[in-house]
Amino acid sequence: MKCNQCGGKAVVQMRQHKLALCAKDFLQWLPDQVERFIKKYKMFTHSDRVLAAVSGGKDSLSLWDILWRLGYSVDGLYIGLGIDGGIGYSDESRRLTEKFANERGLRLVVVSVPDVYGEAIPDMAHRTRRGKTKPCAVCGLTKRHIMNRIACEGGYDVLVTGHNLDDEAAALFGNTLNWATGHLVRQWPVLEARPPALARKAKPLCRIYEREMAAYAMLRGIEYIYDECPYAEGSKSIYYKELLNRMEADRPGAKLSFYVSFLQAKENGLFAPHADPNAESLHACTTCGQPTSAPGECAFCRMTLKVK
Ligand code: Q46
Ligand code: ZN
Repeated sequence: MKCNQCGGKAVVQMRQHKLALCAKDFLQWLPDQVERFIKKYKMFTHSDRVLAAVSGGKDSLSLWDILWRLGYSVDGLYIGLGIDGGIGYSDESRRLTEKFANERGLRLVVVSVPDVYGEAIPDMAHRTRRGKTKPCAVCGLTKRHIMNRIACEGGYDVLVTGHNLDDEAAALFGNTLNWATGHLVRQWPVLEARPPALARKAKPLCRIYEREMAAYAMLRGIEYIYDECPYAEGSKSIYYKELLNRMEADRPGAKLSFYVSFLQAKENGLFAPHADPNAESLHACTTCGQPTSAPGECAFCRMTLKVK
């Protein structure tokens, strides 16, 4: 198999793009693609200050690496969840994230949930009704709260996450199965900031296959935490990803076409303007000042108060 660009030995074959590339050309091609989508969806510019949420996994660390290589001004945010799962999950992911930042001289903000809020995520979930079976609802709420707080307090122009095409296609699949219109209306590569203090968010990898991200991390020699969070096992999103992978195996490009056609349908007015939740205004939480849909305290403050 030959590289379609230089004729050398190809190491990555992407049937979905009818493209095979050698390591050198792939490591140039992927950031070029990411840059193309950042511009296409008007995510941010080179004069913006970017905050990348990094978990220690391949997608977020590779995203940080790509944005850094592309010359963006980008700091990292690592949230320590206090999850062990018998594999020292949080400790190891923090170690690898700090190592990554130190090697490149990049600024990393670390927020440890047990240190700041007095309890690890599984304990917090255990003590509130929200985490009867899995701590994911508590975890998601906590991560969103901290990401938004750090992005706003730090004066960042945009918060970016490492969601890749497989993540976005799986979310779209789940939302479509349930006709979750609220989620479908919001699903987009970039979400504008909203008053009071809801940070702008973007997903620069939304059109990049997970497999391409794994190849990038490997070829760049990025050391990342290979294990998923122990609580991810058996999740619906993993099930949807498996289903989509079966379709992809029979029809290369199926995942990409599912997601991109959705984006195009939205651009063509699939949703009526009145379905846009941006129309409804947000309130400032009376305790922490962060945005909340109903007046009073936000869900995060209510949850942490319950814990206290
Ligand atoms: S929500 Fe659930 Fe994830 Fe939190 S507890 Fe782990 S699996 S990390 S994206
Ligand atoms: Zn609050």
